[in-house]
Amino acid sequence: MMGTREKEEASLVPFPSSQHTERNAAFLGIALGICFTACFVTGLLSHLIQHPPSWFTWPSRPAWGYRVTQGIHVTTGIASIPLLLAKLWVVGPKFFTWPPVRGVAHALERASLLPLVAGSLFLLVSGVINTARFYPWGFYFPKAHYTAAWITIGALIVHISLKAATTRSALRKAPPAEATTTEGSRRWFIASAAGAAGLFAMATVGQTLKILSPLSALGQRIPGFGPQGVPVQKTARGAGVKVDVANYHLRVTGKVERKLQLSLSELQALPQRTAELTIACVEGWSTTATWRGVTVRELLDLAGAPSDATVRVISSERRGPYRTSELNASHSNDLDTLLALELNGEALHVDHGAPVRLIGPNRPGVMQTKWVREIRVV
Ligand SMILES: Nc1nc2c(c(=O)[nH]1)N[C@H]1C(S)=C(S)[C@@H](COP(=O)(O)O)O[C@H]1N2
Ligand SMILES: [Mo]
Repeated sequence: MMGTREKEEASLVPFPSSQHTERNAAFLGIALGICFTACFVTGLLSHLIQHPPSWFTWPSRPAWGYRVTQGIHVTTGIASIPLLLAKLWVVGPKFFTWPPVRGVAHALERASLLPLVAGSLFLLVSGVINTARFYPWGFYFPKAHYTAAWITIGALIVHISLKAATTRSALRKAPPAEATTTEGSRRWFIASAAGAAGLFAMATVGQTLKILSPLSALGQRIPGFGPQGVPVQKTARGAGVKVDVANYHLRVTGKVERKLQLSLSELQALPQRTAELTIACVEGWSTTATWRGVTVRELLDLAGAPSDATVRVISSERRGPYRTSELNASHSNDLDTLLALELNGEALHVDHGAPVRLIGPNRPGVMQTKWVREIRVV
C-alpha cells in the first residue's frame, strides 16, 4: 500500500503505477547489491591478474579459476541490466520530488545518486559493448571501465549505508491483508525482473557452458565453432602477422645461461606434452581443447633460467595491447604451461597463433599470447 507521499510522487510520473514502492526498491536494491559486489570483486581480480602489483600473485591452479571468476563477472554484469532498469523505473517518481532537498542527509543521498546511476549505466553499457567486441574507444576502454568501477562502488557504499534503515523497514513491513491484489502484482513485478535477469544470465553463460549454448543469444562466441573447433579472437590477418614457417625461430633470451634459437623442427624434436586447457576470454566466452607442445619449463631448463624466473612472452605481432604477456613463477613452472604447436590433434591453425602460441592453465585469454617469437627471462 502506498503512503500519501508515495501516491503524490506516483502521480507525477507519466506512468502512474502501484509498483513504485519502497518494498520493490528494497528487493531490487538487494539483488543489485549482490550482483554489483560479485561483479566488482571479480572485475578487480581480473585487473590484478593482468596488471599484478608486487603483493599479488595469481597461481596457475586451479586451471578453471579464471574461467569461473570472469564468467561470474560478465554474467552478473549482464544480469544487472534488467535489475537496474527495473530499479530506476520503481524509484523514478523520487527524482521528481519537491522540494528537491530536505536537509543534509537527503542532500548527501541525492548527490551520491549521480555517480551511482551514471557510473552503473556507463559500466553496463561499456561492458556490453566490450563483450560485443566493438571497441569504439580503442584501448581506453579497460581504464575507463576500471575507474568507473571504483567511483560506482564508492557511491554504492554511500547509498547502501544511507538506505539500510529504509530497506530494513520496507522489508519488515508485512504487506497489508486488504491489499492482496497489490501484493500479488508486486510479486509478479519482482518475479518478472528476476526472470529477465535469469534469462539474460543464462543467455550469457551459454558461451562458456556447452549445455546452455543453444540459449546463448547474448554470447559472442559459440564453444566449438571456429577453426579446429575453437573460436578465434583475432585472426592473423587482423593482427597483421605474416607467418614464414620455413624461417621461423623461437628465441629464448634475457637472464639465461645459454641463449637459444630454435627452428620449428627443433621444437618438434623436443619432448611434447598434451594437456586439456581453456581459453577464457575477458569477454566471457570460453572453450576447452586439447593442446600439444613444448613445456615452457623445458625450454627454460635448456636455457639455464632460474626456477623463480618471471618470463615475458613476446609475439611477432608488431602492435596491439596483447602482443606480450608475463608468466609469473607459478605459471612458468607449471608443466601444463605450453608453447603449443598442435590443437585438437592438428598443426596449429594460423589464426590460433601458428606456428607457436602460449597456452596455460588459469590465465585470462588476453594472456594466452599467439604467434610467439621470443621468451625473455626478466
Ligand atoms: N599476439 C596476440 N595474442 C593474442 C591475442 C592478440 O590479439 N594478439 N588475443 C588474445 C585474446 S584476447 C584471446 S581471448 C585469445 C584467443 O585465442 P584464439 O583466437 O585462439 O581463440 O588469444 C589471445 N592472444
Ligand atoms: Mo580475449
